[in-house]
Amino acid sequence: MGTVESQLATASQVTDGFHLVIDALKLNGIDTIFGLPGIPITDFTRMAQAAGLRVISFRHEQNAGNAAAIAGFLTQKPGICLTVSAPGFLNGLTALANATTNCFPMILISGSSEREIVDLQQGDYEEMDQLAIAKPLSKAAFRVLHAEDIGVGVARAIRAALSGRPGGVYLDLPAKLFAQTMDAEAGKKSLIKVVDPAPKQIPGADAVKRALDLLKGAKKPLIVLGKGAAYAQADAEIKSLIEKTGIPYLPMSMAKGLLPDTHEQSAAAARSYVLPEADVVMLVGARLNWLLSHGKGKTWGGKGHKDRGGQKFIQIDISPQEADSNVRIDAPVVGDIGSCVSALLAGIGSNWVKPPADWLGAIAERKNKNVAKMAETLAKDPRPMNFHSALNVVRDIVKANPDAILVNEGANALDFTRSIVDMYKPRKRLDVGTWGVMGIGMGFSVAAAVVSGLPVIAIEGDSAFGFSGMEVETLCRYNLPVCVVVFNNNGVYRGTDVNPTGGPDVAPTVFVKGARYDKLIEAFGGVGVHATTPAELRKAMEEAIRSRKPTLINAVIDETAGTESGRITSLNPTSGKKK
Ligand code: ADP
Ligand code: TZD
Repeated sequence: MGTVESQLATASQVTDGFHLVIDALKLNGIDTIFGLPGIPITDFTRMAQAAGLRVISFRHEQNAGNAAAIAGFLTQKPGICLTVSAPGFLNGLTALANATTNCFPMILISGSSEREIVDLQQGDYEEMDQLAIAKPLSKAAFRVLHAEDIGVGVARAIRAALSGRPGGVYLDLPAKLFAQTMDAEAGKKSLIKVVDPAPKQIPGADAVKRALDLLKGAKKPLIVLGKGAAYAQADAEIKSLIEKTGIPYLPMSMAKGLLPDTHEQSAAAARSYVLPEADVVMLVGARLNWLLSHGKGKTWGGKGHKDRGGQKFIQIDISPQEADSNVRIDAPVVGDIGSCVSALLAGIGSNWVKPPADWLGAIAERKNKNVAKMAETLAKDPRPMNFHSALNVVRDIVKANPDAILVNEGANALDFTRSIVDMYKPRKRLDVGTWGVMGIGMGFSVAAAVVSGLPVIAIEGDSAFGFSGMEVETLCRYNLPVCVVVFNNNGVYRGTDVNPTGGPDVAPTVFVKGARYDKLIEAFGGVGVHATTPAELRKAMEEAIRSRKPTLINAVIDETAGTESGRITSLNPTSGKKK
């Protein structure tokens, strides 16, 4: 076996852990990895790129993890995040936990140190029992020790991420695994192409009938669409259900655009009227968590904060455990949204009686009043620019570019954008989700641009932007069509707090005044724009969309304009102690 030819022949008959993982991912239609190289996965990233996978490298693992999570949400394929051991793993873990919380399918693949040394706690390089730590924060967690088990490990991770309620999965790959070799043919045979990774779950006929009976008897019905409905990609069925029944609907934040926000049945502009007034509410892929005031309290017409308003609830969800989590669900419909909505549509038939005209009329009246009030506010042109006058521009830009994906984080920057900027198509609005987490901005933007090829607009509070701001280099490196707009009001919520002691430190919520975030992206060859008026903002955003160049606009916002915690001020604890 001395010749080059015979060495090649032998090499081609042998495969290794590196290649088996890559082959297993490719076999299952995974085409992109979001990650950050280092021991023990540097060579893996090189080999993955050489094998034709798109490998998107980040500056911090949390952003790679957020990218993977939202790629999962957008594509219904698990987004892959790849990290190094202990600290890299921990950096990625926040995103994994956030993905699980939001029901986004992703797989965090992390290299890890030598099991023998980790388990005896002998102090290996980046030693950590990662599997144990990931378990409570993920939907499932697996470790592969032998090359011949890689196929099973990857298959289990994919099934766990996608089936039932989607979530974050951890896959632990110790350094030694990558180097293990085995016969190439046997290796190939050991891989599994997962068949039907997200099986349909058909709802029971009795559950569907129960729901329809309740809906038929309603005088003031309401449908709430959540991000589960957006994820499900049952857009045509959902539109059909809304339009055939004529029932008014409320989109949760990431369900905006499932039907255009300008749809006449949207009750979004009359939210505080419809929630307490409705008599039957049908939740479609939305949980009755804090974002819906747990289905009780004043928001729902209850007298005290724990009192129910008397609505009856129908809940369509893939998780059989979700019903009754906060209040009684009178008609749970368990199954995937596509199947559930189709079953409801079949039961509805062609002679469904639309909701009473007085209910629809009352909603329309509130809605028109609120829309007119908002139009008045948006038409103002104050100096300095405030959230409203800046968002009036963003609203126009999104209307003119309905395919663009809008990423949004911050407090006021989030709440005002959600209520002012209409969305026109499904899965175009990506935001802080169930946790209200800051830091998703650049990770989501990178992934949205990479998986869709469409322009991305990121509306960022100046504090929110700081959590992932270094990834503007990533935007430039991959030349992504992302327009970041930093709403710069000099601090967290606003920039006006003062240090009560009169000491030299500024208040905890205040940043450097007049910061020039636009200069950051210029360091990497992107386009930076400093905008102090709506006209300047408009020009810069139009140019960014037209040119598709990575752009950061520093939009100067009145530092007095924000409110503490945006719209969730009431969640701040206030001490019972008398001052
Ligand atoms: P929102 O924050 O928009 O109100 P949530 O994240 O609270 O939405 O709720 C999403 C719900 O959608 C979860 O309970 C989840 O189980 C459910 N879900 C996710 N995907 C599907 C699907 N394909 N079919 C049915 N339900 C789904
Ligand atoms: N850390 C993390 C990971 N998530 C959080 N949600 C917070 C801290 C607390 N927080 C909010 O809930 S909003 C926010 C923080 C720090 C930033 C608000 O300031 P901003 O937006 O500049 O981003 P506005 O428009 O000035 O309100």
